[in-house]
Amino acid sequence: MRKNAPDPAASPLATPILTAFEASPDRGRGLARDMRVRWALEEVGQRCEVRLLSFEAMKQPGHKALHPFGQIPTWQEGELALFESGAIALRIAERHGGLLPADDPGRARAVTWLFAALNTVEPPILELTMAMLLERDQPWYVERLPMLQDRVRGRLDDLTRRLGDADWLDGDFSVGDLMMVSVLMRLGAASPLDAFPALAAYVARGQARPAYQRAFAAQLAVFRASAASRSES
Ligand SMILES: N[C@@H](CCC(=O)N[C@@H](CS)C(=O)NCC(=O)O)C(=O)O
Repeated sequence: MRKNAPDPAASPLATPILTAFEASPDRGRGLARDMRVRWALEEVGQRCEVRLLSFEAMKQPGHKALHPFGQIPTWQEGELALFESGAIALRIAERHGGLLPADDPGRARAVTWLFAALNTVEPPILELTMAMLLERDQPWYVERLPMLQDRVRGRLDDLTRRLGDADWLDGDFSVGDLMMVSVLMRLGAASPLDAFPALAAYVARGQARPAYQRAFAAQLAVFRASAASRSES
């Protein structure tokens, strides 16, 4: 088979299956990583079936066969099973028009931004937000916090400089922007983007996209339904 030939296992007729939290701990704020996949799908006008999982179900062997680390999201397309939100978003972007430029260098740069979001910007943001969420009671928390905040600030400074006064990171909106906006959103209330107005505007531009709005509404509906069913029982 040619290296880039479509995978015959991934039948275009099979409706892909995405897994998501049955009751997202973010209470429907769109921070769970299925949101990135939902957004990518909305951008390219594709649908999927969403399977909701409890934390317990995520750790069972059945789900771990799909996701070795027992997490969401996973993605099934016929016989093909993927995990990692970046890999899934890239798969969607590669198979459908709208999230990658037509020219090869442009595509490579968009993929670079996808990796930059996940490998360079998300880790310090995660470290900071996790510390603020889970480590407040630790004796070293107050000492460690400024270091974590500095690391995030450094990334945001550099990203601000690179974005300049452009709308998106490299030409038109791409899967790289989708992922960067998704990652920046994770700062949330823990460390608002007030000191970075250009990035706040960038995130707002992403969130104003109709595809984002539809994806956000869909994941919020899941959370609301699960909250309602819990309050009934
Ligand atoms: N690098 C992975 C991270 C996946 C991840 O952390 N998923 C979270 C939800 S956003 C999860 O399943 N958390 C539950 C757990 O780890 O037990 C990706 O981007 O897909």
